[in-house]
Order: sequence, then structure tokens, then C-alpha cells
Amino acid sequence: MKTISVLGSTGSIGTQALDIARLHKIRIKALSANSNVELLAEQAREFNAEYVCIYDKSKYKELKDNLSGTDVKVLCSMEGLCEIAMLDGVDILLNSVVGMVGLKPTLTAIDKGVDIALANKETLVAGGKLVIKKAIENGVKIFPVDSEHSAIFQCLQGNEMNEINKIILTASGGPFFGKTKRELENVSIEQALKHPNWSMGNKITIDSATLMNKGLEFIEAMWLFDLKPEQIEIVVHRESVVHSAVEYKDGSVIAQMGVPDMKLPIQYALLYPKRIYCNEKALSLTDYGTLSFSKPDYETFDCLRACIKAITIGNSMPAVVNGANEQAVELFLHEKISFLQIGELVTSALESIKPDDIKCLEDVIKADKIAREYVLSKI
Ligand code: MN3
Repeated sequence: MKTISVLGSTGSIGTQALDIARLHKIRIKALSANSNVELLAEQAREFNAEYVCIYDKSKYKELKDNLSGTDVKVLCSMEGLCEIAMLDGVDILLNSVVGMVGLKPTLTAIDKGVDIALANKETLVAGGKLVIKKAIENGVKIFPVDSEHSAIFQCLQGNEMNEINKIILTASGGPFFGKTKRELENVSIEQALKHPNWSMGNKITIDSATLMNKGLEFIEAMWLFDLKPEQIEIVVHRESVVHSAVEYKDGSVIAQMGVPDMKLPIQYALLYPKRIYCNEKALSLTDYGTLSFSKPDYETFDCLRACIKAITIGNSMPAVVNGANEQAVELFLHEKISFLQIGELVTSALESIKPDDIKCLEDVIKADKIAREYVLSKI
């Protein structure tokens, strides 16, 4: 059986990954959380983890006290995450932290030659060029955890990459599908946090409401599958049953379907290429009856447009839109800006900040910082 480490183990993806570890007796080497000491300590005890890391340094002592009397080694901050990323005897590192924080641990694991199950999409958006180049050099596999990218990965099995016409990236459309900008002027945090199909963390749920999430996934897909922008079609599919599809040169379109549940893509990434029992939820197509598909609304959802433009420009621009968005979402969640301002700030960051070369991690961090400062200076 495999041994894994999980960065972000107390979040939505992390806890579901541990459900899978429990079900299939996957060994856990190390776990990390941002600040949830209670749950992290409980997980460390249950899974006999050798290492834990709390990213928020101020919680270090609390975690250390909680685990006193156990053999668990307690780490903290970015150094701790990177120490976990380079541990020996780990088959897969599941990176499910939220945001740019995930980039350095990902690069560290790749340097060490550890395969990665990647749920941290901001990593690939901001640092895709570095991550993919390094992964190829080191022969490291990156297994996508995002449901759409897992679907594409599944549809590619047994086929050749050079026989692809395009991929069809499906989008649920989020809670504000069909709305005009005018109707979104007074959206509350509660309304934006209510997703029709998926239950997820706060950052990604807001990103789904603005469709920034789909823009990030567009960029993520380009890096993961070595595609050009014109090879990706975004299709709104309200039911989230078709998780994405691949169109081949002979005209055949292969789609992956299932109930909207993250357990399957997480398990596929961790146990690839095995297909074994995952959960009791089964897809009943006749319960759905009809599935719908439509074009995205780029006018209302300007974040989506900004992401596609950013990756078309290339260089530091994906890191810029990602950084601007992370900052704007944080401001929205603290009631400092309105819902529509998220898209406005991301767009104006894209239009105002000049692209820079990305040669190393520091370049990515710099682009991210410039974008965040830009957003803060505008409010
Ligand atoms: Mn997704």
C-alpha cells in the first residue's frame, strides 16, 4: 500500500483524502494545516503521522502541547511545509493548500523527486512554467485532483496527446449563472458562498461565483496537458455531471461523468491507475433526465476573460491575475469591497501591470506581491 503526505489536511480536499486513506489503508507520513490545531492533532493521532506542520507560527506551541507525549514531530511555517515536501519514503505528496503558499512546497517535492497529487491550482497558474519544466527534468508525475482536470486525465488514458483536437472544460456557472452585472451589484458574502453543486472552502467558492475559478482552471489545463489557449473550450454545464471531455482528431469526444463529488478525483490521483470502490454515491442518468450545455457569459464574468487574456500574454501575467484575485477575494470576505469589484480589480491589475519574465520562484513571488499591492492601493 502507498504512503502519502497531505498538505492542507484539515480543508475540504484534505479531509476527504483522509477518508480515502482510512477506507483503503493508505499510510500517512505527514500532515499540515493552516491554523486548525484541534483537527490536525486529532488526524495525526488517528493516522499515526510521523510529522505535522502548522503554517500559522503563532499556533506552534498549542500544537506542540496538544501532541506532547506522542512521537509526532511538530513543525511550523513555510520551512515546515518544505521539510514535509522532501521527506523520504513518500509515494505521493497531496498538495491541497489554498493559494500561492503551495508553490514552494510543490517545487521542493519536485526537486526531491516525489510525485504530486495537485489540488493547489494557484501553484500551476502562477508558477506553471517553473513547475512543469522542473517536473519533466526530474521525471516527477503530477496527478490532477481538480475534478475537471482529473476528468481530462481520465479521458486521455490509452490515447495519444498528439491526436487531440481540443478539450472541453465544463463549468457549473456558479450561483450567479444567467445574472447580469446590474443584478450582481448588491451580492452578499452569504449569497456568493452558496454553490449549487459543490461544497468547498471559502476561497474557491467565491472564485466559482466570479468564474475566476474557471479562468484559473483554463490556465491549469494549459500547463498540465501542454495545450494552446485555442485548444480549450469552456462550456457551461449546470448539472456538473460531465466533468470535462476531450475531442480527438477523428471527431470522437470522450467525456468523464459522475456525481459531483471530489472523492473520486482525489482517489484516482492517489491510487492511479487503480479503479476500486470509492463511495456509495452512484450516477443515475435517468434521475437527471436532461443535461444542459451553453456558452459562458464573458461580459458579466470579467475574471474569466482576464485569465484567458493573462495566459495569452504569458510571462508573469497569470501570477498577476492570480495574486490580484487572492487579495480581492480576501477583501470581499472581510466586507471591504463589493462582489463586482473583484472582477474590476483583477481586470485593472491585468491592464496596468507590465509583464515580467519568470525565471525562478522569486520572480513569481514578486509578480504576486506587485499584484496584491496594486489591489490594496486601489481601495
Ligand atoms: Mn474544478
